[in-house]
Amino acid sequence: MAMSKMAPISMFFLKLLLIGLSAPQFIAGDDNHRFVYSGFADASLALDGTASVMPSGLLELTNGTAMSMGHAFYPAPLRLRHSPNGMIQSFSASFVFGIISIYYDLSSQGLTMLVAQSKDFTKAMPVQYLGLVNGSNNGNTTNHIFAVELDTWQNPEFGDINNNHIGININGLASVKSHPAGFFHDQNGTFKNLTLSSQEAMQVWVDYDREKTQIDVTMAPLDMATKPQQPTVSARYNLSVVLTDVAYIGFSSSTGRIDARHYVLGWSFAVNSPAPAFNLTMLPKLPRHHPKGRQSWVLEVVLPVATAVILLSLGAVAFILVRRHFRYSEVRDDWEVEFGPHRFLYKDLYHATGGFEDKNLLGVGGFGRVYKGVLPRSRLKIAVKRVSHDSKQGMKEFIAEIVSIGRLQNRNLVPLLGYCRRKGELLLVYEYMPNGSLDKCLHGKEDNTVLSWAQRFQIIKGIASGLLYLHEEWEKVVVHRDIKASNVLLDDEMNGRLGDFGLARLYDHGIDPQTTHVVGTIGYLAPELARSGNATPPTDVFSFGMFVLEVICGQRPVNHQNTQDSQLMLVDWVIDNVQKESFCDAVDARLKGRFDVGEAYLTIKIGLLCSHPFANARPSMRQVMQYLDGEIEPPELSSEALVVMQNEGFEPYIISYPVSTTSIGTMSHISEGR
Ligand SMILES: *[C@@H]1O[C@H](CO)[C@@H](O)[C@H](O)[C@H]1NC(C)=O
Ligand SMILES: CC(=O)N[C@H]1CO[C@H](CO)[C@@H](O)[C@@H]1O
Repeated sequence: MAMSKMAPISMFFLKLLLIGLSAPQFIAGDDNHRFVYSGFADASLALDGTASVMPSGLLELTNGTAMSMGHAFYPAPLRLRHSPNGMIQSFSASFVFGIISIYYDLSSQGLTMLVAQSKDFTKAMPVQYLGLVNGSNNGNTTNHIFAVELDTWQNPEFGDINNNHIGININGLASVKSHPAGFFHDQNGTFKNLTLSSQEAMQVWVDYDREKTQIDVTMAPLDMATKPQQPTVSARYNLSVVLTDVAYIGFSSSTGRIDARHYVLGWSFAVNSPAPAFNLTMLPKLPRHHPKGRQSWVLEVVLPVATAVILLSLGAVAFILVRRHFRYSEVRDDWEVEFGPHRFLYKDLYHATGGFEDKNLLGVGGFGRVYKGVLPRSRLKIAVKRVSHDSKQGMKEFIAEIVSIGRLQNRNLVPLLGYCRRKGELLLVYEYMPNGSLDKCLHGKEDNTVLSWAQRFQIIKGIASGLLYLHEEWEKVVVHRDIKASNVLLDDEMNGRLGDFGLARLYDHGIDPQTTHVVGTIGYLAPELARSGNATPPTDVFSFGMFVLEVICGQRPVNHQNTQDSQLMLVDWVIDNVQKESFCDAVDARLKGRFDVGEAYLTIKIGLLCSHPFANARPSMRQVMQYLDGEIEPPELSSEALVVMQNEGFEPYIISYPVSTTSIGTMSHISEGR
């Protein structure tokens, strides 16, 4: 019987307990305005917009639809004022909320818990208006709204302090007071930030004290057992002038462009007493993740951009490396090992010449361009000649030749320092000659740099000595093949140095030269070379003779000063003067008669002897050297010989000279009007 008595009582309490879990639990007191929802499963809230109560009892204010809003109100009106002109009662509310955004670290917009004169918020706007007001009524005193906002977006137009704040609002969105979301520790008073959209449930307490007309808003993580003593944000505001006698309490929430869901897990309210506590174990759970949850807007937005930037950077680096590879790429064959010490890195030459910049261009020669440069490490001044070559054929012999010649130590040869090979290109590295080419000195525009007779004589002797060395004094016979003023360079003491061995071929003593191309420059080419194509020491001697006359007379071997069809041959003109016994007239007029007559006659004789159309009538370079040194008298120029030279004439030969066998450079000299 004790049991039968007990059972109904237990049932009563059980019912009470069950009701208490979801339905508002009314407790006797002032106007019955006191409720606790630990979940909303059986609550009859007034909902609109996107708001709905989920089966778990979770109140979902927004459901992820962009730019939407939802409201949920306690269905019954509150009577907060006892007499028409009385004060609004003190009240306390508490709620547990959670925001699940598609991103962990970015959300929009937020939610409010509000007290208003009506449940009708159809005229309110979503997004930044939080479903609370609209653009035209924001801030109006006729709104009669008190709200606490949890705002995840910074709207400067409303004076928002950041994108994660809690604020006390009257009639609109500009908060009376606001503070970054978080709480003050009870122990040391330090502030701990909370992220509204952290996907964690958090509790908020809203307390209005009518005596002090003070609003305190406090927040804390749900797992913190007690309400912090210090409110997160407080404001002095007399709600008696704001709220109507009869008012409704509820929530509003809105979304912006970001897919975010705003949830309320529990809610309690009381007039003139603290908000009742929740049954924490009964609170519904927040969804663990956003249904379409993505890690982070940082990952989603920044990562692709960063990835693109990284890929672009990698691409750029790869491009630079590839370009570098091609820019500095070289051709290197096994047989070149022995020439290693003479091999230059293209990279070094590239940097030495400033990337073969035009301002470092010294000149355009027969076979390529010549650039001035300074070697990076040694600071040695160099001249780099870029010669284009297409075939690998003969390259080994060619390299062997130039390297061998590079080893020639003669003060009348331009020192060849080494070479470099690239695809379709050979680079020859010479020591830099500060005073440039003799050609420029002789035929340069500026008349202030007229070479003196002594300098000219010294240059002639120097080139003769250099050529003698190539022909006879070295272990192999070297035929230069392209002796001319532009291939004679002047060192810092104005010594003539024979340059451009690009055309030279080596062959052993006594073996007939096997040549396939006629190379050289018109005007300096021996007649038999044009016929046979065989370059020999005598063909060099012929060129040397022309060169000597050029230096003495200051005129080019073939003069184009007149009209095209009356080319003036320098040799003819000199012979004319010799025959008229006025050889002094042949000497460069710019010297104004300041020259050694004996030396002038000697060199004119040598020039003419060397330019003899018959190869076997020319002296050897050793004989030329002996004439110049005064060891031997050169033979007199017989008038018969002079007549033969004139009769053999050069004009027919020049005209019949096959264009196809001349070098490009040679032709360019002609077209340049030399
Ligand atoms: C969100 O709520 C609105 C209004 O009730 C509804 O039309 C829409 O389908 C809902 N969207 C989702 C994703 O539940
Ligand atoms: C005529 C001429 O240019 N002479 C120069 C040759 O080079 C030396 C050294 O660079 C100069 O001092 C001369 O003036």
